[in-house]
Amino acid sequence: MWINYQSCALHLLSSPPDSPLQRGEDLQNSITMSMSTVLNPGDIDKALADCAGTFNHKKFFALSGLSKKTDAEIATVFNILDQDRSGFIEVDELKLFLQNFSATARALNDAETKEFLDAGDSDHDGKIGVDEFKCMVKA
Ligand SMILES: [Ca+2]
Repeated sequence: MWINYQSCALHLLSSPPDSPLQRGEDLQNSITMSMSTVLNPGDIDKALADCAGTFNHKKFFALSGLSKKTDAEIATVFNILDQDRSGFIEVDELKLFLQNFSATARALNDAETKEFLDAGDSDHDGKIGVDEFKCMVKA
């Protein structure tokens, strides 16, 4: 038993660690996968096209199909939006909200960002938690 355990430990030690580049690529792939796993790409396009002029979060959530998703699916989208994994969507992440759906989408302007934040931030701490996000998406 001892010998088996030891050889297993040695095997783990001798495995080369993943390079940071490799892990970065994996993360990027999982982000791309997740957004299109939850939402239909055609619906994402419709939602993005609609907010080319003015962003309205309710319309975006409806057109993208997000408002009809389960809590778990909405949480998956929340985790993508929370790029720094802080557990909250902060103002800088809100501003670049659309770019999570398409890298070429525009940033929200300050007025749109503030309106978006105010719509979701029910406890007024200046950022949006996952429960606040779920409520806002389904509102
Ligand atoms: Ca965050």
